[in-house]
Amino acid sequence: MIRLGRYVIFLAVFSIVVCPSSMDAFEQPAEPRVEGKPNILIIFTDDQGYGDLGCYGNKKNKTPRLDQLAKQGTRFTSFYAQTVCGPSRSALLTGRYPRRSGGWGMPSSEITFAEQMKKIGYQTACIGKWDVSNRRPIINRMPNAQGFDYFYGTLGANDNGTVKFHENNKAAGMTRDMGSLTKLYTDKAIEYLKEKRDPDKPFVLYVAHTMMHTIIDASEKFRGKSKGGLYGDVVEEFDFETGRLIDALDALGLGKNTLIIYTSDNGPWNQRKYTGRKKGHPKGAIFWGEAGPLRNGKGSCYEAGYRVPCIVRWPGKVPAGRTSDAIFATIDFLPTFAKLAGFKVPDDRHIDGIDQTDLLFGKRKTGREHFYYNRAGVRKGKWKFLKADAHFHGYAIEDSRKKVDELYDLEADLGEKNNLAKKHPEKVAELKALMKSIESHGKYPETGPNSKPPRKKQGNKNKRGKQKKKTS
Ligand SMILES: [Ca+2]
Repeated sequence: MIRLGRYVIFLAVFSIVVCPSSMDAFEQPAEPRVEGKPNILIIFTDDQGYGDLGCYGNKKNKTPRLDQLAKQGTRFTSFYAQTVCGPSRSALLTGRYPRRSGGWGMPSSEITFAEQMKKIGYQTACIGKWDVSNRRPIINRMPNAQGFDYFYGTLGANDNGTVKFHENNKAAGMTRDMGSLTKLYTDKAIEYLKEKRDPDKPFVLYVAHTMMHTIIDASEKFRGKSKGGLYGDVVEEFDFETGRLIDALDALGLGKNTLIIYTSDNGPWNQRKYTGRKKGHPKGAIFWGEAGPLRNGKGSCYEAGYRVPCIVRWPGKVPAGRTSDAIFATIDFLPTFAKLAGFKVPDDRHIDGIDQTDLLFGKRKTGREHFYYNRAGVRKGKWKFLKADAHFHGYAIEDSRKKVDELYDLEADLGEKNNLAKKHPEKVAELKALMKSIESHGKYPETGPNSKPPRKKQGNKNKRGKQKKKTS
């Protein structure tokens, strides 16, 4: 001890006298090691519907591993992403609604949870689909510039049956084998856990799968096996691969200190009028998901567009076997991670998300007070309002919808069939005011150049039945 003490004194004196700048290095290391911080694993599917999993009521698709995850953790039934890919990702990454965070065109000035976690010593990795740099290799808007130390994946979607990869900022080949992607991304995630990360530092790993986005396919091992057709094969392969990833995490001894969140970026494709015209699917493909009891699907401001399955596991922290109908959303991830990891929520801009730590830990039963549907409406408690000219993306055909204000009681009418707007004008007025208030909190222009999906001029005219060339 005496020897050690002398050594420390010597080092301190040496540092001050000989190289004073090294003191700063001791006191404020660039990446301080964080003790006791949880790891975070986000598993994000693409276009997977509210009713696609066994534990959410599906009778055809077998999803034993996600059903098991739900038993080990909490299953959320009022969980909201966004209604389409790019906006869903900018919201998840920044805690801000797409009107503020920019969607497909997320500007480099947006602050992601990865940026904040990196500052406090987390390792940050993104594997899979990025889709917030307008699908182009714009370096200052790609994952490395937006807080992720490591990236392997694709900048866009796979509508044309091709995926081009990047590893960090460099092009890394391509594939037309859509059935290989779920295993590939899982392999990359496991490789990251086993070989790429520093075991002495906490990590956040964001795995954003390309499946079940059209063009769907499963690998040979799963193709033709599910009662749910090819779509079911894809769901079942995703279930299997997610189980494999969680097993790898647990085998590394990381399970106890890792918050796992599984969810989807938006609701399912489920409009025959739209999907029937899509080209390039493997023969016999059934390519729409199940919305369960919810109305419409991807691109819609009805519940099936925004409300997605969500399962959260953290042994000993998040109650096991619980089902929660509290309102929870991807925009809440950033403030919740801030509380868990100990970073600062950006205070120079409006953050829409709230800290949901108490909800996750079972200390509070309620979640968000309200949730905003982009350019369409708002939910507060059980009441949901949609404005007459509510925005729909091209995949969500509602030919019979009358352009009138809509009000639904989601507790009594989850399927949004009974419009109560005329019966409760005071509630409509209240929610209209709330909607305006939410919309006015952001400075990011809703109609700015970066808020549009790429090549929008080519499509999005579904009301007359025209097909969009690019989806998401
Ligand atoms: Ca999507």
